[in-house]
Amino acid sequence: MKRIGEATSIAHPNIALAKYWGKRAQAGNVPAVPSLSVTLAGMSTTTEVVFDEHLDHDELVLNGVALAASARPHQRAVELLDRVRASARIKARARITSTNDFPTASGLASSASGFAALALAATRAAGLDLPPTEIADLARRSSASAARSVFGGFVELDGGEGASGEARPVAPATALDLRILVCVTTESAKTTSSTDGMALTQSTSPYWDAWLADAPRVHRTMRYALLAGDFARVGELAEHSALAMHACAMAAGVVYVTGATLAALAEVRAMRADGLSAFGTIDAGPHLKCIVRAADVAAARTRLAAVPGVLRTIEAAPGDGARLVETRSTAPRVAVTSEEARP
Ligand code: 2P0
Repeated sequence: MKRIGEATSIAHPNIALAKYWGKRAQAGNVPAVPSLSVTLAGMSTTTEVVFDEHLDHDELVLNGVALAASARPHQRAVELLDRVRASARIKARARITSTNDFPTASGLASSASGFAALALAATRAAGLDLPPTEIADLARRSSASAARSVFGGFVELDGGEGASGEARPVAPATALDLRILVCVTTESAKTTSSTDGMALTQSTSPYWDAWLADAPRVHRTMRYALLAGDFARVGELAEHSALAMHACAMAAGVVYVTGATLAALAEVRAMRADGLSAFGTIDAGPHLKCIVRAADVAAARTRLAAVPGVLRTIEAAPGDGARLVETRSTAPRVAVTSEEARP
């Protein structure tokens, strides 16, 4: 075996407070609207990448299972590796071993932490030493939300006409004393992928133009509220963003919510009527995520656990960005400029 470089990284999932939904027409997987997320602590993807000259094809072991080359996650990983090989000017194939310590159907996107961890580990294993913005650019091309998981705390991802698709940190994890309670409503994986749901929304929703007009305003207003430490305003805008995204998608026949999702949202609104600062958000799946202050977690958790259809709740706090845990490379370190790094 001739290993030319290896690296291991850890990344965490993130939840968008101001949602991304839809892509610009041009190449590069640039979102149609800007988004703002919080990277979570606790749940992690750990990914090891080994470039080995004796391999004749790329291998991916995901959660202990070796995937077939025809499997979509395998193809997406190879596409990322091809970009890294082009930048590093190497030809060796790689073995990727990636493990999530949270279940796939937990309502937290494993593609975000997965591609952030893969972009970081693959570049280092290939001998590249790229700044986080370039790691995020590489991750975004595979899965747009993954660009946000490269950074910790509160992170924005550029989107819309003329946007570069750049991800950047906006505020540290300590900026708001916020917790996310994920209300898990099913143990099954979703039926419509985000990519497919977005494409259908974009091509057929009668509310697409309204979403394009509203989302940048919500993102901008939320950014101000976050920097001002205004928890309630961030929460209100987050709930609005999720409902606007889902209204637009639903009008295209893309329905991710179930009765349990709406029952949990109704409970969040009932909490608010009772004076608790609680807000709901929903991603491309049926799990309601409740945004609360750290001090209100116990009260909110008790109420949400009692909602029919909520199987369990998972608590998450703001956390760190992607980081290396181990790296060894015999490939020559390639200093790469920003332009060269773009495949
Ligand atoms: C978000 N979501 O901003 C939005 C809200 C889900 C709902 O980003 O096609 O897996 O790989 O770029 O990043 C999920 O979409 O989609 C997502 P692709 P991704 O978090």
